[in-house]
Amino acid sequence: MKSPQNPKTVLNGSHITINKRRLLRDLNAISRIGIGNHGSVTRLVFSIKELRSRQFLIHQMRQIGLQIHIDRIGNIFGKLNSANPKAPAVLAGSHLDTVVDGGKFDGTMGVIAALEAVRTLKEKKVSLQSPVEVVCFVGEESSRFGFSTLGSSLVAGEVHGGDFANATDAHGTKLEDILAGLGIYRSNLRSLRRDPTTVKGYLELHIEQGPILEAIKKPIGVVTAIAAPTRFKAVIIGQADHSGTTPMEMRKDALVAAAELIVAVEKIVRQYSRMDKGRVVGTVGAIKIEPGVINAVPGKTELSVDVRSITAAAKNRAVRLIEAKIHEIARRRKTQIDILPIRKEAPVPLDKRLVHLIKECCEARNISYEIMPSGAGHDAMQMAKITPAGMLFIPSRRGISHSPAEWSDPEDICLGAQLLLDAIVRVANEKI
Ligand code: HGY
Ligand code: MN
Ligand code: MN
Repeated sequence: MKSPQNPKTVLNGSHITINKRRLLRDLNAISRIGIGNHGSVTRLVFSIKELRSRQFLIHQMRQIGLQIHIDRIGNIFGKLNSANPKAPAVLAGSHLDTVVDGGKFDGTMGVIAALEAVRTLKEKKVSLQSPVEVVCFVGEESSRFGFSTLGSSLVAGEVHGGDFANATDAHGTKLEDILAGLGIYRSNLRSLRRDPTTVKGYLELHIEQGPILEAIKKPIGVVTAIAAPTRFKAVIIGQADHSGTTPMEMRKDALVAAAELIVAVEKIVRQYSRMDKGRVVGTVGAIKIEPGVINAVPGKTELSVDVRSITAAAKNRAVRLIEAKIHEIARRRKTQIDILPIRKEAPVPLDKRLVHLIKECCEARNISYEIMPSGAGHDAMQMAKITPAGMLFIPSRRGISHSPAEWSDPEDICLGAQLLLDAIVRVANEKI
């Protein structure tokens, strides 16, 4: 293998330039998988479309000549060896699954940018001290089963026994049954954990999915911490009844109780939504209604609740108040309300050395950046539990994401990918 060019320039990678056209070509190509109305993309985890997007990535990795490893749940690792193939690897990537009617960039952009970075390193025969792996994690989105960062949680060893107990999709398919089909059971969850000594660091490029970078006109965000969710289902059992003959005072209407709870979640969370109060956000994003017909009083509803914050204390306070409200509504409306926990996670600080390193990569190119937290969850929050993890953001137009209107400008995408490459080279060649 050729000795590295001038170590200084190789160290910060500033002269190793990605192929922008190829990057955008691949992003366009993969974005057609799962395309729907109004340019939306739907690739729910373990769906045919999502599997096809993973096939696309594997094909690209083969073309580049990466050493491909696919673990039991389907996480994909494409390795570019270095002068020391046994050295701990620098991982870079994100996810390819999407929400329903989502955008083209959430997750996907980070995987394709990592692919382009590694392809560039291979093409230019850049000799690095550590191997580099492009990684695609399965099931980052909670959209199908309510459980997020599935693949990266398994790699980080962050999934235990009954964690999937309440993880079912809209059709009643249980996540545990799908995993059993892949040979993954409660008894062998730890077998998917990656030995942390084989990883030197993890880098993820992602769209901001918020309005800050666009508002302050900065092309790059350097992420310091990731907000974490507490998610649960509230199952409200009332009494299904005839909508014509049942007097109002005799009803146990599960949907009216749900409506009260939905408004209460917003009201409680707003008490903690200011930055100085913890920037808590709360959403009831899905509801199931039974029997769900016009002439029957709803007897049962199921709400999916998602509460997040950068500060655990504020989030936990808000969740406690929501739970107290749930019990108060149940008592007053003589309905039964069961809380089915899905996940309770603590906010995750990212590695200060990587925050500093990514900042320096921006400064080396005179790029203005913003140091900021992430309100959205990411695979980096799991990888941070086993290795130094760093993230960089590019702007989202009007801050929109999880929508067909999700958009990031090609020049921002290319700049983000270039900085990801610069950071990969530095993490690979420096003592972290
Ligand atoms: O839901 C989220 O925070 C992310 O988009 N997966
Ligand atoms: Mn998302
Ligand atoms: Mn994402």
